[in-house]
Amino acid sequence: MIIDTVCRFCSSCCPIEAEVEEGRLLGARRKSFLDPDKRLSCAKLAAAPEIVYSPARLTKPLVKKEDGSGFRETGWDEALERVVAAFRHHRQASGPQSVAWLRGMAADWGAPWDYPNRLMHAFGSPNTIGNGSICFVARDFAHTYTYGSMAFPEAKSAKCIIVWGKNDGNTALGAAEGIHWAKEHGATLIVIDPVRTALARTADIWLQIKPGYDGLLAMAMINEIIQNNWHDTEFIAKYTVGFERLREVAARYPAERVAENLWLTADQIREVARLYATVKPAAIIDGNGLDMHREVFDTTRAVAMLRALTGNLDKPGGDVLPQPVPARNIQLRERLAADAVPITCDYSLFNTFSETWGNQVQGCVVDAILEEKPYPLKMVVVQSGNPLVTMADATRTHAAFAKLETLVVIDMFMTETGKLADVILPASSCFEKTQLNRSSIRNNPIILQNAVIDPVGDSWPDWKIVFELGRRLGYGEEFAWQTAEEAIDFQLEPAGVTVADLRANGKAGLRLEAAMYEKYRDQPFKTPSGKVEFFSSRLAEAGFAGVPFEFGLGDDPISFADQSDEYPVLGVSGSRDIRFTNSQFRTIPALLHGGVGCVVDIHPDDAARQGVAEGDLIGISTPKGSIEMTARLSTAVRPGMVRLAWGWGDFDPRASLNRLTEDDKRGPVSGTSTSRSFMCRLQKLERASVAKSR
Ligand SMILES: Nc1nc2c(c(=O)[nH]1)N[C@H]1C(S)=C(S)[C@@H](COP(=O)(O)OP(=O)(O)OC[C@H]3O[C@@H](n4cnc5c(=O)[nH]c(N)nc54)[C@H](O)[C@@H]3O)O[C@H]1N2
Ligand SMILES: Nc1nc2c(c(=O)[nH]1)N[C@H]1C(S)=C(S)[C@@H](COP(=O)(O)OP(=O)(O)OC[C@H]3O[C@@H](n4cnc5c(=O)[nH]c(N)nc54)[C@H](O)[C@@H]3O)O[C@H]1N2
Ligand code: SF4
Ligand SMILES: [Mo]
Repeated sequence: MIIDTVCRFCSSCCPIEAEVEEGRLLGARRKSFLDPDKRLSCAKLAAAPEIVYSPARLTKPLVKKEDGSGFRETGWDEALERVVAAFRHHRQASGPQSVAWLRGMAADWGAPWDYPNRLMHAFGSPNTIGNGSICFVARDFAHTYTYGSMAFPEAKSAKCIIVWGKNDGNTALGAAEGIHWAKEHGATLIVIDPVRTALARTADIWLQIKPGYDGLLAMAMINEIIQNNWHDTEFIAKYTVGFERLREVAARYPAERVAENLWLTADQIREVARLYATVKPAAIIDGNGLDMHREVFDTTRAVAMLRALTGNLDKPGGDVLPQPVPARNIQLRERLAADAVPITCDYSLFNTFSETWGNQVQGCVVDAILEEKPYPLKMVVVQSGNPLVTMADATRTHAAFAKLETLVVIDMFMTETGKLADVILPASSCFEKTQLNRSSIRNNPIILQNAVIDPVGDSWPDWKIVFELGRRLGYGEEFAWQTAEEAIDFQLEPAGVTVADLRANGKAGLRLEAAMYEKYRDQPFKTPSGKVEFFSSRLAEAGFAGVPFEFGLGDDPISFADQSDEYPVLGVSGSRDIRFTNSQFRTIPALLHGGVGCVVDIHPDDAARQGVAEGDLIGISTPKGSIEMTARLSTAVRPGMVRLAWGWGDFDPRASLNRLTEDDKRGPVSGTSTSRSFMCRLQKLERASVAKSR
């Protein structure tokens, strides 16, 4: 039997067909506009049965043994009662705000993000925290402050595409197919990436930018476009504010002045500005290469402004503003006491830029535990995240989570974070639960993520865990739903859509409205001025740059740049492998043994100078700590720079990249710290390489 659903093994949310016989998942295939033989295939999806039925899955709730020597299995009743008792204890002893709920990337940002928010708000804690300050929410925030919501590139029908810090061939296959299609049909492809990725190799122009300097490139392009009168004067006059101020600020970043500092030439910058502004329609795909740098907010704003400046906003083949589904906000934020202050209170614009994103500066969790600022946290529930491996400055993060009085982890697998937990609740995989996913709530069409098999072992879907906790905490009315379907129907009522409708339309999902373009002609942009804001008075009033980079770039974007005498090599945390998602899936043999292991990419010239050969074990250090990885010689990086494999911390803590990164300095608006680019030092280790097992 073939069942339509959505894959959530990574954040791409690919629509897929799952093949199920007698209640068992046999395999799954991505759906696509391309003919089956042209589709990109995903190693994780191909391994779906191995992941779902992995012997490493957590299938029973676990509680820490009284003597601290590991865990013992238990039933849901005892596990949930322990969690409920801890919630009550900490509320009584320290107030409800002393309990936080930390969400990672997995399990989706749609309804599964709304549910814990609802629970925590009913409980009285403002501290449901996501990890969006380093993932794409900081960019969403920047788009939203520029033109009201995050624009979606329509690369497939673009004639010019800029891929800016994104590597869709490894991270978002649907988007990659769109790029390939457009290129085959004559589009010009520009890739801006410090690393020569597979996509960069096929690009018409590849800008090997210095990491973290993208904002200055965007400002130089803005300047170039305005100087040459390539901007869309009619759109600017009617639909934007602050053009003159943007012109003035951009003029401080002429191509010839900034180029060298960006590792580029002025001619390269001019050429890319010309192509983007004159070949229409043009789309910009911005990605996680911009995130994970302190400057992400202003960088992304500057990039967003390019779209508006050239009139590519909300046009077919340009970057299109979403048509969100009218869903009910079920977060119950109104229940919080008026004076409830979240631990992320230093980032109030970020906390409030959208109705549902809430608090996304996860570093504040660590501050609140260790420094008790703005007040102490005593208990954290970690759901679908692995902060000990994925958060910057892993040593400090470890100290924080070890200090907690109560740690609860909801996960499918044992992780470094889980090892510290008092209670672990086993979650079902995306194939075992029905969900309303992010893309469905934030844009239409709506495509349902369907449970295609029953939960494996005694795992529970995330929704069921949250609802049951809610009921046991006394919020029976708020969590009266007994099924995911009931909750989804309630949330989608304003749209007039039910789960039954979605299932009936399984194949293509359900589109509520035909795609509409140039919506700004009839409705204002969702900004305070109703226009695209090249200058934001909201930001200026709060003391931030009204125009991006108005006050300069600030500190060097690269961590530890001030210590480059001792740490002379530029390290880029990168390389997301199609086989893995962040810290996940290294327990799956089919994925682990299928390709490259945990490697540091070193340019052959550097390797020759340092006597390093392919396969040598290399120690990599920063002022924060040291790790070990196996050398791979590669011209994807330039001399003086290395690229480090990411996400291996559960597999081998000695390779845990975030032992090298810092969370000491954060961007003032989005709270983002730089965990992407840092100065480091390499040393060949004389021990035998463990490359084979990695
Ligand atoms: N297979 C797989 N898929 C995934 C994930 C995964 O781990 N594995 N993770 C999911 C998640 S959580 C996310 S957020 C997305 C991320 O997916 P992407 O947005 O594609 O992010 P990355 O692949 O991390 O980085 C994209 C590119 O940015 C480049 N880059 C690094 N620093 C800079 C810089 O300073 N400037 C510029 N211009 N480029 C830079 C990198 O070299 C890389 O080629 O992928 C999702 N999908
Ligand atoms: N140095 C460095 N640091 C980074 C990054 C980087 O590129 N370099 N990337 C950053 C980015 S963009 C992100 S998004 C974060 C990711 O940070 P995390 O979200 O912490 O990373 P994951 O490894 O994806 O952890 C997800 C956990 O959820 C579990 N899980 C999977 N599916 C489900 C489910 O359905 N329910 C539940 N309850 N659990 C589930 C997995 O087993 C895994 O343990 O890391 C960030 N940190
Ligand atoms: S890229 Fe692969 S893992 Fe990610 S959602 Fe699509 S099929 Fe699933
Ligand atoms: Mo992410």
